[in-house]
Amino acid sequence: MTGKRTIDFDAIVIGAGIAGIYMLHKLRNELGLTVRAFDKAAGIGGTWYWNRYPGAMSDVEGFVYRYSFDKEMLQEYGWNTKYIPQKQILAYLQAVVDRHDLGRDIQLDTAIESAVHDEDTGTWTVVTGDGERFTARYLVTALGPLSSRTFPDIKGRDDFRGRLVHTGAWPDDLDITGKRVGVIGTGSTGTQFICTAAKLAGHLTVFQRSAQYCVPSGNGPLSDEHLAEIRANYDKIWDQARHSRVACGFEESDTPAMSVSPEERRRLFQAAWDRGNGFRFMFGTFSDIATDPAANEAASDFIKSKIKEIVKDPETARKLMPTELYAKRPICNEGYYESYNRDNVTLVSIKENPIREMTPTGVVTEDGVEHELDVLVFATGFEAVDGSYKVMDIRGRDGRGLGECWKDGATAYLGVATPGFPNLFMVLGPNSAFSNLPPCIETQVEWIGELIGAAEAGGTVAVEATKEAEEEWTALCRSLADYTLFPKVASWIFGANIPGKKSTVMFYFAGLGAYREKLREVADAGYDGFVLRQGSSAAA
Ligand code: FAD
Ligand code: NA7
Repeated sequence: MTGKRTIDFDAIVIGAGIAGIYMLHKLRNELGLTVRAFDKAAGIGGTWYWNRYPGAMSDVEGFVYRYSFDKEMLQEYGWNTKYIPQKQILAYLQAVVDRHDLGRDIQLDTAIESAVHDEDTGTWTVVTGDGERFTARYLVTALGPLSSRTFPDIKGRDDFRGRLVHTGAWPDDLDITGKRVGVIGTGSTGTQFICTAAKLAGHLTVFQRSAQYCVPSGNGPLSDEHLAEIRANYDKIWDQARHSRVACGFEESDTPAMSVSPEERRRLFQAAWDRGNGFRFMFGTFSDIATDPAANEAASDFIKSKIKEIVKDPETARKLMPTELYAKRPICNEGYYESYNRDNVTLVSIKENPIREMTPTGVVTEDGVEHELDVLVFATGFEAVDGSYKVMDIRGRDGRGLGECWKDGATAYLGVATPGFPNLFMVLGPNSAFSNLPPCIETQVEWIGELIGAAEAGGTVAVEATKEAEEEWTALCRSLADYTLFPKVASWIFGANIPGKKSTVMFYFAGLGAYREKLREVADAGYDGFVLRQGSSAAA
């Protein structure tokens, strides 16, 4: 890539998680571009670098929570449990990086603070926290949809003399064995943590805001025979996942819940409960749990009956009983409700008995009780999708800031590009498919790679989404979301976990299969909805 002006790289990638790693491979190893990826973390892996809390693991089964692009690696790299714990996912991602020799182009410990586009030269300039500047013709942001941590604002927080940690930045030197541990948050993360911490902590106090619907994960050893069967069928498995809705490696049901008898419904719920997995329970049993209130009620009643059956203390069972629709990202874990039968676990409903303040020694609730703690864990989640964009200064044409463009809610055409920001591509940007994420990431990386490849080959110097295309996509995503029950419950999926944040549609709910079809159509129509500017920019 020669140019009239010196630029540092053809492309810069920000983020070295599953998305950034594959983007670097695609652009450098397959398209032959010069690329550097940056991550503020001290290691690669993104989510799986940061989230090292006890019990951390993927809640999508391991055979589809990985890349599909390296077929040899699928056959050679083994694992031995149905779900993969954090340490092993991180080791797997490191193995991918090593195998494809990507490490030499990943600059770690480097936060990118700003990215500014210069229309005259057709380049992006990024500036690091240390003031280093780098330029490139393409900028790919792979900042992570769940990487900007949120912390509750509790009076006296800074006075606490014990350890205060967020699950998304778990320190390696923290061992909770035998300690008095408190946890705020009972989402996917909090419930995973609780299942493990209950067995380790001297005492575990759970501060629960909303009661959750949980189903068993069904985790267990993966036999050599099962692994061999998965490997023998990988082409079929990926083909099915890519054409499905949630891409979790099972066939989604097309049977409405109310079309079968109550006995048959219970039989199917029980079978899914015994088999395990949250997505399978919500999408594999019946076709309409996420869309039809009656179907949703049937599923929630089933889970509530399990809570009643499992939890021995009726008062604890009452507090654990969800009162909302079953319409958040489905949670699964290993023995969540059972954890509350242990003598060393206490449940505090902070809806009924809010946290008043923190003291040097613990947490005081409104009833005046001080819960003495050595460690308080925030499993309070993330500002999803645009959270990591907000802390950067990203400026496109005419110096316009992305924050300003997104002040009423983050938007992107197809989840990958937004008008006014030429040659900026996002992986898992706003309104990407709501699915198991690695197959969605691969879809986007491959599509962005194809687009950049076509631009390189065809003398296109700037690729930019049109406002109309983005508006149409956003409206479609809104109407798809409104067809489901998900917007009726407050969760991170619509930004409801951030006080004061306007409810925004942030995912495409028609599934990965439909999403891929749309991407194919757009590409086949010569990148419909994008303006491709031909010519020579100063840098190209
Ligand atoms: P990330 O892995 O989040 O990587 C983004 C990287 O960008 C981070 O390393 C971050 O440090 C870096 N970064 C951000 N901003 C900057 C900046 N300004 N400068 C430099 N670097 C920056 N998804 C599923 O589909 N299934 C699951 O089972 C599942 N389990 C999960 C469990 C947990 C505990 C969490 C938190 C998330 C889980 N997810 C799951 C979602 C998960 O985030 C995705 O599956 C996937 O790992 C996202 O990869 P990514 O590369 O897009 O983002
Ligand atoms: P989630 O799903 O957003 O869960 C966060 C939890 O923390 C949830 O139970 C919240 O209660 C609770 N929370 C958040 N803020 C507060 C405050 N201020 N006070 C008390 N409780 C609070 O995040 P996760 O990390 O569990 O999961 C996010 C995704 O990452 C997940 O889907 C996986 O893909 C991994 P609430 O339920 O909102 O009442």
